[in-house]
Amino acid sequence: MGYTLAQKIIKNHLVVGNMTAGEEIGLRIDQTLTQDATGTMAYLQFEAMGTKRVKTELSVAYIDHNTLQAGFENADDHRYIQTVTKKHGIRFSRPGNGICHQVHLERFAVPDKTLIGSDSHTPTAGGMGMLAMGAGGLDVAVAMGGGTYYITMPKIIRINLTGALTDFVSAKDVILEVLRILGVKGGVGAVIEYSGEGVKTLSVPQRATITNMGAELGATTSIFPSDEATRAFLKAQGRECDYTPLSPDEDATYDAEYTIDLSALRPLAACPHSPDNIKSVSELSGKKIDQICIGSCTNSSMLDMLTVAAMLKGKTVHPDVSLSISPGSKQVYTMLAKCGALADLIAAGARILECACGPCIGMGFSPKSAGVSLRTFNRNFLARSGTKDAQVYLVSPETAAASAIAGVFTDPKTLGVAPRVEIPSVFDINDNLIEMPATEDEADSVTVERGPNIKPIPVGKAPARDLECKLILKVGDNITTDHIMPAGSKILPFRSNVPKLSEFCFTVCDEKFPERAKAEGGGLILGGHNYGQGSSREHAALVPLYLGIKAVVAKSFARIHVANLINFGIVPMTLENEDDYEKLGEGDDLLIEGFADAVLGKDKAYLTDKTRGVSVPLLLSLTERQRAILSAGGLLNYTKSGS
Ligand code: MIC
Ligand code: SF4
Repeated sequence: MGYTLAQKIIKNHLVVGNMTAGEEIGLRIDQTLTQDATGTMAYLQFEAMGTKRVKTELSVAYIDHNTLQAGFENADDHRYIQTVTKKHGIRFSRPGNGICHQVHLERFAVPDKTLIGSDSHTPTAGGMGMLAMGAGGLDVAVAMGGGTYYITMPKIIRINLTGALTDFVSAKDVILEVLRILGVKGGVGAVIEYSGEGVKTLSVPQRATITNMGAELGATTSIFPSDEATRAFLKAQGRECDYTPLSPDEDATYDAEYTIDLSALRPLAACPHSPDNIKSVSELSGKKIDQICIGSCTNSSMLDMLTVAAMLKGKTVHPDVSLSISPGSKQVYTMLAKCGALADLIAAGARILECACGPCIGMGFSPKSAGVSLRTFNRNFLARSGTKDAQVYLVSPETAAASAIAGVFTDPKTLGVAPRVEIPSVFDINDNLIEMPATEDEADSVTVERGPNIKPIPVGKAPARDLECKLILKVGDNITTDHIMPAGSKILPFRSNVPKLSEFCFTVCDEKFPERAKAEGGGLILGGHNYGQGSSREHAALVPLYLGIKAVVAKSFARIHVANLINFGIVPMTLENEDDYEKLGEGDDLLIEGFADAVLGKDKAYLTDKTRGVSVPLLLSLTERQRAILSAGGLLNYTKSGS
């Protein structure tokens, strides 16, 4: 039987397990990346493991998230990351060099290799035929030390692309269509592989837009073949030597298949507050807009920027609209300046931001109260923009540019013929903002600088024999890590200060949660389906751990978050009968008898709600390795105990 793209890469990197979907496998990791908002924790954990030098082929640390330096915290964290990476053999991408995923695609991604990153949009490099996955910082730290990365062997979903995109329809509309079909949990446990004649019509940056936002499907990752378009992009980046062809075997089999005719696609928008709440732009046409943001790791490539510049050239942004543009990288920014497109954007009234995540993670540019904001980003979760009652829509750069001029939702197709924009055949190459690490001989003389904002990481404890606690919080389906541990310019500076961060935990859902959790000494959280979807931030496990959360019971979990919970010793369990969710109430007194024994070796435990006098069965779907980690109180304890 033949292999699919992902199966081929997995086969070549398999160190533990069998390639049977649903079973745990361990992979050798070739490359890692971190960003600053998750990087401080990842490097603190790397240091705690005592490894002197990274063992990967390439590890890069990017500074792109926490770039609004309203106090000393972010700048201190940047310096910590700069010095710790220098000491341990990791390249450092300085602030100003761009968004991790965009820069990695341009300068480092290699087909047929594995990459994990402490950011959920690491699958962007899947546009280059790489098996690229988001992971918690601790898992990235382990991989940097040469350790195995564990995932569940995924199912494979094939998306067959036919035809070619028409004027003003873009790669963003492709992934919005996939989200319309599959939904935010439709990719859980799966890799999404793109194939078919339509693939050839898409350049690497277009493919990367699609694999980037595949994170919103809950997928393990998304991947395109490596073909002549890949070679052309690598050549244009001066890296043709990194090219390897990669295609699925003819007789490969898939768990599910869908076909999308690119020629029939129309501009789409994800409506508030979920990336799978899809409508066509024409349905929304005429709706008033207050703000537009163009950029983020989804849509900040040279191709995207040139398209927007061509559409705005000689026009003025509507007076009621504030337009921000953040180019994805220094390479893009420089080239825009050199070719004059930047001048067209500035002249049209765009507010040009630095090449960083910026408004995507609420680092400035929050919309006005109840404002309507169109963004070319990948997430529109409640309050993520920094304005709780804002209405955020996710659209393509083409829809954003057309609407910026009109001041209302505008289907760009109504504009007629699109300007001809080509991806450059040669990119401007200058890696002067990538600092090389110290050599092994020099490493000892590098001093790691730690600012006062860096506080110790909480460490988990072995589970109690019987768990007796309160149901401290009951939440619904699709709870994101932005609900659990919100981000934004006011909170992000405390990413290395868990005690301070804890003041904001779950406040999007319940203002009083941190206070209550502290008063009760923690407890158990009850969630619905897809609990923990979204980002890879392990703070969504670390902070609940700090607040005394011992277990989370849900109908189902998102992949990266459940791995983070286990890494920090919080026990994830699912309801055997989903209807039992209704039988349990917030504030109730709970008991799980034989909790530690269940974690160690049982598939089932019983949760007694003492307040209501009911008992419900819970499932513990854990591997031996996960049970050992949880029984040790988390991965750090487990590793230290020499396992
Ligand atoms: C995001 O897009 O949500 C982030 C911010 O990039 C996160 C990482 C983080 O929370 O630091 C992600 O996607 O993993
Ligand atoms: Fe940055 Fe936004 Fe991409 Fe996350 S999704 S890496 S915040 S640009």
